[in-house]
Amino acid sequence: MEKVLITGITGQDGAYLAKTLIDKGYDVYGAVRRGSTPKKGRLEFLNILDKVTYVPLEITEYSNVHRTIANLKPQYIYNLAAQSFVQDSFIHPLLTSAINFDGVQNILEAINITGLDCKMYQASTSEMYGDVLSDPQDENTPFNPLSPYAVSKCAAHHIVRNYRVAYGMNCSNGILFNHESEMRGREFVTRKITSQMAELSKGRDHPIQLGNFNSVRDWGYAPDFVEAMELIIDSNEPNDFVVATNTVHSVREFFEISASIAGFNPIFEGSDINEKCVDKNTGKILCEVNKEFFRPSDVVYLRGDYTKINTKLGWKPKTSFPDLVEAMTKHDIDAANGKINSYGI
Ligand code: NAP
Ligand code: F7E
Repeated sequence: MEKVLITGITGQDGAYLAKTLIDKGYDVYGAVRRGSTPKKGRLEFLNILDKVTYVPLEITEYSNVHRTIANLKPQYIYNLAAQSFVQDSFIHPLLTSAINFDGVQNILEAINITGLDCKMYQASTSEMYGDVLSDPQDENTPFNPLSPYAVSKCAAHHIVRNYRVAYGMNCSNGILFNHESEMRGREFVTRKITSQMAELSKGRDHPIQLGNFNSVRDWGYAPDFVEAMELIIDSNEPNDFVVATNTVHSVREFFEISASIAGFNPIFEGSDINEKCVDKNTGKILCEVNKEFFRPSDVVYLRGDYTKINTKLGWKPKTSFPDLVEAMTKHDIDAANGKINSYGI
């Protein structure tokens, strides 16, 4: 059986990727950093808790990374570990850089020094395009990052390319646009909306507090996107690929659809900081703007062109935006009503 090491296996993408690879017969090793509270809820939710072999890994610790790779000798390494919350990167810029850049270099160095023959996948991101310089964004669009998170990911992206060119290493970047799911962290705007929408539908009276309603994203479904990761690492030559849906929607649109699915009749009133969404039937305020959720600099528009991965590797997104919002909202409502277990984080 081929050995796969997944860093960030306790996160949204790591869990879905692990499930996909286990189902295909790979021997999956999951890198987990110790914490004081349980963090394998997503793996439990997907019924793969005991199908993964866990290895302790703090990605910022070179000796730990080196020993793990040298002992395990995996054929594939997916590096999904990151400080992935853009807003937090303004509070922890140095930590973000240590995890998102130094951590990647630790993996590349360990592969290079041990001489291991393995393929490596790096989780690059649409955030690198920042204040976009062309539309839609593809593999040739210049980066113009707007956060410490995006800068750290740009550096990581370039160092992966450099090890490929300099040492002939088989390492690829997947430039993934936003992808969401029922297992998305609740701090990200989509899951923040659907998890709190479920509470509103159960009678909660205080509105959801959001930042910029006008932000536009190219939102896809995480299980579709992890399939692209596998195609990228398996492709004959290492390369960089955009993974996206080429459709765009605002935070406001996401909210409206989610509120309608929850049984509300949402209308937006007011403007700028005074904008709010009200349920037309009852007058209940569903959400309002709170400046606390504005970022010092924010990416307000992203749209990805996935032509290259479609043409070369045959990937395309399967899940539409309305279906994504519906799946996430229904999941959280069912969980709030005790009909299903959510993943517990
Ligand atoms: P996530 O849910 O936040 O998961 C991040 C994972 O990284 C967690 O397993 C976390 O472990 C681990 N991690 C963080 N710091 C670490 C460290 N110092 N050492 C070892 N592990 C560490 O993120 P995600 O949404 O699954 O995203 C996966 C990757 O894709 C990330 O690199 C992200 O930046 C990138 N990405 C995501 C998107 C998206 O829309 N989801 C789009 C483009 C790129 P703990 O459980 O211990 O915290
Ligand atoms: O914000 C706006 C916010 O935090 C999306 C990560 O997976 O995708 C993710 O990063 C937009 C931003 O995701 C709130 O200002 C409004 O413009 O859900 P988000 P993100 O920053 O796009 C990329 C591709 C990654 O690589 C990252 O790892 O929504 N927004 N109001 C809000 N955002 C949040 N979180 N909370 C709000 O209340």
